[in-house]
Amino acid sequence: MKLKRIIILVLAALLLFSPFTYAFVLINEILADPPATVLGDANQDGIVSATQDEFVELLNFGQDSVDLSGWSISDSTSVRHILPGGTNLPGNNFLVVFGGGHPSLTGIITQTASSGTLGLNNTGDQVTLYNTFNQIMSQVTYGSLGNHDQSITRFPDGAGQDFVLHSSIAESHGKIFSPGTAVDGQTTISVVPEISSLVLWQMGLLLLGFQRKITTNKFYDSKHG
Ligand SMILES: [Ca+2]
Ligand SMILES: [Ca+2]
Ligand SMILES: [Ca+2]
Repeated sequence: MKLKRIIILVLAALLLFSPFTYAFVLINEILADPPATVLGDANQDGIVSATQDEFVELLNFGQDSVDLSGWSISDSTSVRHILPGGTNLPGNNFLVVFGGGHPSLTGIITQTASSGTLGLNNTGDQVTLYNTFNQIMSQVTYGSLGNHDQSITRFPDGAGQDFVLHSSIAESHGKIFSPGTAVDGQTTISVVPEISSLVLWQMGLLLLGFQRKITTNKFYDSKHG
């Protein structure tokens, strides 16, 4: 029994300090209300659309690439997008999911909603990013702030807790959104996560590990006990 406990503790320590277990991916920017003018063509396909130009921008603020295959994005109504197999997001990089159309942003990883729409309500919605274990990795709830002909974004990118209007940030130089880049136009970003969030993320992974262990033991017991 004592040996078992030591093995678990060693495994936990390995997990805690392994750089390969990090998955620091979050929702960084949301465009629910593309303006009806030419400025609204967020996916740059030449068509201004209130639905196709909606987007959810993800940011991997860790240093390691993360396999997002099978992760999903939901709004308060339903699952809107399942990230396809082979979706790898390099560290410190962005991925943008548009409502639809034919995104043509140079040098930016883009996808379009697998359900055909993101369905983001302008006056309030809840956007959630799930991993393949259906765990919530990032969740954003907004109200009428989403209804201003521009995106809402974290600032600083990746680190800000509250979402603000994109053009309200001085570094945006008046731009109304920045799909695939930081507010200031940079295509990569370096964010040092707070130690508290680092610990919380690791605890979540550890709990997952223990859950699996318990399930495995139960299965073993029912077969052999
Ligand atoms: Ca909308
Ligand atoms: Ca468009
Ligand atoms: Ca952005």
